[in-house]
Parts: sequence; C-alpha cells; structure tokens
Amino acid sequence: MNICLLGLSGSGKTCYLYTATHVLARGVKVNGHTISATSSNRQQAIRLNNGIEQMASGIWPETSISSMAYPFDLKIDGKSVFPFTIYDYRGGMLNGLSDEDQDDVEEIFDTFEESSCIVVLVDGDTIMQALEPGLLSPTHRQNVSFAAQLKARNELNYIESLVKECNVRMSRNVPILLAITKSDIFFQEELDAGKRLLKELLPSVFSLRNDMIVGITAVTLGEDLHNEDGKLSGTLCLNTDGNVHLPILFALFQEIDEIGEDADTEEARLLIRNLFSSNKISFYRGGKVAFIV
Ligand SMILES: Nc1nc2c(ncn2[C@@H]2O[C@H](COP(=O)(O)OP(=O)(O)O)[C@@H](O)[C@H]2O)c(=O)[nH]1
Ligand SMILES: [Mg+2]
Repeated sequence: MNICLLGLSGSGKTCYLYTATHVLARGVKVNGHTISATSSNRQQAIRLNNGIEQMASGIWPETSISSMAYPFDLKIDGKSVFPFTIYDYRGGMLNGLSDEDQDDVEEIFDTFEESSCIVVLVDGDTIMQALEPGLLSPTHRQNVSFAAQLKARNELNYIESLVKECNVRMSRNVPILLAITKSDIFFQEELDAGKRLLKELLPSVFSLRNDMIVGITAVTLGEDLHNEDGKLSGTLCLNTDGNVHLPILFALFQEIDEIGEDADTEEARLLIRNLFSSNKISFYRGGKVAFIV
C-alpha cells in the first residue's frame, strides 16, 4: 500500500510529513479508540524524529535532495492492522526539465501504479497569489503582481496535467485529495475563494463527466508560521487542529475501500470515516458534492 505525496517544490511536503507522522505516531482518538501509525523502519524513524525535533527547535527543513520512502504500520489501539509506505519526493523534479528530473518523474509514476489514491499538496502561497486581488484582504493584496498571479495560475493548472497523466498510466480514475497547505496564511473567506479557484483551474478533476472521487481539505502545521532565512517563527501545532492527519488517513481509507475484507481493516475504515467531518474535508464526485458512506 503506497501513499505518494505529490506537490511542486516548496509546497510543504517534507514539513508536512514530519508533522503528520509525529501526530499519527501519538495517535488520533475517535469513538473511544486510537488510530495510530508508527514507523516500521528504525533508520527512517530516526530521520522523522530528527525532522520534527529540528522544526520544534525553530529551523525549517532544507530542500530535499533525494526522494525518500518511509514504511509504517497502521494500528488500532496499538494492534497492527496493515503496513503502508509514504513517499516524499525531492523538490524540483515535478516541474524540472533536466534529464534527471524526467527520470525521477518516471519513478513517481511507477510508484503510483501501486497506489489507489493521489494526494496532492497544493501550495497555499501559490493559491494566495493566484486569487484575484479583489478577493484578498487589504493586507494580502499588496503582495501580488500580475506576473506572479499568472505564474501561480499556471502552476495550479499544471497539477491537472499531472493528475491526468496518473489516470492514463493507471488506466482508471483514482480518487484524489487536494490538500491546500499553509492554511494559516489565509483568512477564512480567502481560503473559501481559494477552494473555488481550484475547482475552476482543475476543470477535468471536477468534471461532471468524470466519476472520480475528489476530496479537498486545508492543512496547517501551526499558527502564524513564517520562514526568515530558514528560521521558523510562530507556533507549531502538533495535534489534529491543523488537519495534518486527514490526507494520510484519506489515502488509507481509499485503499481499504479497494482491498477491504477482514474485521480489523473494516473497523479501521469505519473509525477513519468518523474523522471526515464536512467542515474539515469535503468530497466531490462528478463535480458534485458527495458523501462518503
Ligand atoms: N505558513 C506556513 N508555512 C509553511 C507550512 N508548511 C510549510 N511551510 C513553508 O514552506 C516551506 C517549504 O516546505 P517543504 O516541506 O520544504 O516543501 P517541499 O519542497 O514540498 O518538501 C517551508 O520552509 C516553510 O517556509 C505551514 O503549515 N504554514
Ligand atoms: Mg521536500
């Protein structure tokens, strides 16, 4: 079972992974049970711990130079239910044009063939820049230029071609989750406008003629987070308030739907479903609001 975190360089994949896996290792309470995911590889566990410890000490991770695979066990009340692997790709390769970048992209698509869901981390900064200035609060409006808006829109549009290519290679429409990162930078109305803009800029994903399941959520690792020369300021929130658990659990939920079967897996599915409240994650199917059952 594979979960691929897709997202352009700087969208927040690595920080997200460090934070989300820390929160999931501690466990998420639901209906009197605890769902958790722990690293099943000692070396990678150390890497993940170092990552979140460094963030807690006020330093953002550096740009990833290599792609990483992290194996985990999903557990309910401490009992292993099934293993899964999260892939964190190095920055740059998705929109890079070098031969090496192209080879790496091929590798991503190979990994995809064994996953039943696409998780795209959509950079909150890019969404903010792509919004019409009139939709932004006065404080945010000053920062956008026409050129920056165009570039941001092109970047969001590029996600659509990635999704299309995944679907073609897997010869089916896989469920997709769009997770808007850095949601702490938005006011609520801006975030709502950002979600509407995504629907507009990814028409094939939200098409009426397309039966795929699409989830949208917004994720933040804390409050008022900033990056000045690599220094992290603001407050990290190492709990579920920023929705960090949802993208990984969404991917596992879709996967269980596909492999299904035994009692433990079914219980995990039901527990995870209980975490999907409509104010935290919304679902669409064929472009219309959908409910997960
Ligand atoms: N405000 C805010 N900034 C974030 C958040 N997550 C990541 N960032 C910023 O995004 C930068 C890039 O993150 P990184 O995980 O390295 O991106 P990657 O290239 O996709 O792996 C970080 O250095 C932070 O400055 C967040 O939740 N809120
Ligand atoms: Mg990275």
